[in-house]
Amino acid sequence: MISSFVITGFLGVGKTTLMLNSIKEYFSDRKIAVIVNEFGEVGIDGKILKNVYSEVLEISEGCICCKLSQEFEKGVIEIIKNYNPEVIFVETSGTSEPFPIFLSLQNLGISVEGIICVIDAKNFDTYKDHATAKYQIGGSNILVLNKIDLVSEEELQKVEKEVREYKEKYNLKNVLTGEIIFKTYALYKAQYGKLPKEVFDGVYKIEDIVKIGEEGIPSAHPLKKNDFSQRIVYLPENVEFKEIDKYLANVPENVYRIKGIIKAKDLPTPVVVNYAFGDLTFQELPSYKGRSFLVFIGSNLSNKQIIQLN
Ligand SMILES: Nc1nc2c(ncn2[C@@H]2O[C@H](COP(=O)(O)OP(=O)(O)O)[C@@H](O)[C@H]2O)c(=O)[nH]1
Ligand SMILES: [Mg+2]
Repeated sequence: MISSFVITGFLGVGKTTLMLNSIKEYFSDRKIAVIVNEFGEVGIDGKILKNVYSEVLEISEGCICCKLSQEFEKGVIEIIKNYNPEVIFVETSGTSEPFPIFLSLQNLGISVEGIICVIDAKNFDTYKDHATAKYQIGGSNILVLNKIDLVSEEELQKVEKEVREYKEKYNLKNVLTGEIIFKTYALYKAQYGKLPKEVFDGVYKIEDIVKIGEEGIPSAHPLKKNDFSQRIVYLPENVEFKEIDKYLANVPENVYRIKGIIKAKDLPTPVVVNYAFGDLTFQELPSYKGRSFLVFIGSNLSNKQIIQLN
């Protein structure tokens, strides 16, 4: 039986980092397929992963948790046919919820070994009121408080308490019987998504056969449909890095997330830009041949909040 892990969590919390670190650490000798569902039209994570793994199914037009479940299932079947993986990792977009993906995988006879919800220990406060964040915690059985390097012991205790309360409150229930769907959950604390081996040993395998009609699946999306918006900006070839850096040093508050790959005339190699809630990192990507672009995700984005280049 093919096994799978679903990795969920809000925008920029460290899902891709956790997935890559886990695969490198514990699955280097296994045949892995990775499915990435990036919010919006351009799947940047897919581009980065393509340089590392041979099989990436990138479903970028929309969200696998609602409209695209058929497409998701079709994609999974294709990957199995073409690649025959032993383990499938699915990274949901920051704005989708994991439960329908779990149902789809189960439908296809794939064993779900864990639904991992990555939580940004530093920024939980800034996004915890979004309905999606609640459903992501409620619909997972492994909670990971990530980015613990960015918080004090006190802050960490506070966020752990809040997250556990959220889990109790928003734990996914069968609407027909009122029973909790995932009987137990585990909570880990991590830096860069580094988790102990036990997480991947099958101890958290979800064997519950969930039978709920479509109308019975609770969903965050009807509540908050157009909470997020996204803009994609393609940058000119002759752009200077310092112009981009100037913008990144002063990102407007309603821009949560910026990702992209830039080539600038004063940079030796293309660079992956990764910005989430005030934290910014760069990573060289010499093999990148495409155009320079940045994707902005935020709420109520207006033109003047997006980068303006001369
Ligand atoms: N300081 C710190 N940064 C992290 C940690 N985990 C991830 N990041 C950074 O957070 C940013 C977003 O990570 P990514 O994995 O792309 O998030 P995703 O959008 O949830 O897939 C990147 O710049 C990561 O390097 C962590 O534990 N500590
Ligand atoms: Mg990602």
